[in-house]
Amino acid sequence: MDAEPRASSSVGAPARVFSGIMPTGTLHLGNYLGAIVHWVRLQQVHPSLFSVVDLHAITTPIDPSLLREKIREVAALLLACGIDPDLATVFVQSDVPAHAELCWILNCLAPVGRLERMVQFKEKAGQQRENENVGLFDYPVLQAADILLYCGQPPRPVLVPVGADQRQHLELARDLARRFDLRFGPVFAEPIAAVAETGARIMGLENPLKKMSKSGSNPGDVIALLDPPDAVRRKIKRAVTGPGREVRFDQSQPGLFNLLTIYQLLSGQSRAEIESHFAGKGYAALKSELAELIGAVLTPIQDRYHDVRSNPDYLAEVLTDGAERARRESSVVLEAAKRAVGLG
Ligand code: AQP
Repeated sequence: MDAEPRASSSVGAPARVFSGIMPTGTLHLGNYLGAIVHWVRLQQVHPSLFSVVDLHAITTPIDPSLLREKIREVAALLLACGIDPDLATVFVQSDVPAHAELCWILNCLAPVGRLERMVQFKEKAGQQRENENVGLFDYPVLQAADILLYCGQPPRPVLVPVGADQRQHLELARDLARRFDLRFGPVFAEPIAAVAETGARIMGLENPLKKMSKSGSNPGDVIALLDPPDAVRRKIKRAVTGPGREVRFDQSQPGLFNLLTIYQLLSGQSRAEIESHFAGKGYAALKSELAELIGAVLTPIQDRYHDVRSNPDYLAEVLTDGAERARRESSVVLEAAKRAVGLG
């Protein structure tokens, strides 16, 4: 994998690595390549926490029994992808009340105008902004709380490996940390976004101008981590490439570029090696080899996923233990924040 996530500023060792993932659907190749593969690597190097952010998931309508199932599915998939509970803390956000509590404190510093400019809110709310729920509007402040809770005391920056779509939210988290510290003294440190140079925005297969997304309306745009090999083959076959025949990393052909980016990340080969491998072969060969490559990566993940799901006690134990650790680590920072503002 040549796509190390790059921190937006350089500092010493981070306090911790933190990142979250919403249980709003089945995880896909974008979540995997943009975020999870980096988490798997970073957990070896830094103390890390990865959260299934279910409080974020209820900002859009979701059936309660489906949400309950998706929380377990996402947690099991994280383990199947290589998140190791002996190295990292894996927990469900709503098991740690400090997230909602710190969110409220930060709400009292967050400018409404700033939240109104958040691209993800504008996209998700669409034309119905006046009728949208406050939770969706407030989503980035909860995300700031998720991150800042793990800066430790005395505070040190939290490293946050995310896809490119989260950059703007990370800027808000940095801003809220600054505002808080200026007003109340040094409780937080500005977190650092780590966004990979390649793969931070995997695009839809049939609509390569939109990012691959769990909640998108077209299943043909998305390779789910639980897709069987024949579904992967079918979706890759139908993927948009564009005119021409030459297999080249050409930004003016976003569909082809996206397929080649996925190939590059999964194969670990350089762009030059890939172009020379496919010289004179055409798009059909690329699609066929890419589908096989994706299948080869997904099959062991799916096998491990089914193992984890067949042992619900194990999964429950991992999440209970993770929640205890997260409660312990976050309480230090929450107490410092409450003391600083004059609460408690
Ligand atoms: N297409 C993508 N390419 C690269 N990275 C991506 N991520 C999401 N989509 C892509 C990254 O995956 C992590 C977890 O994302 P999330 O579940 O918290 O929510 P999201 O960013 O809103 O992802 P989705 O799939 O589009 O979910 P829905 O449809 O529910 O909103 C994040 O680090 C994200 O950047």
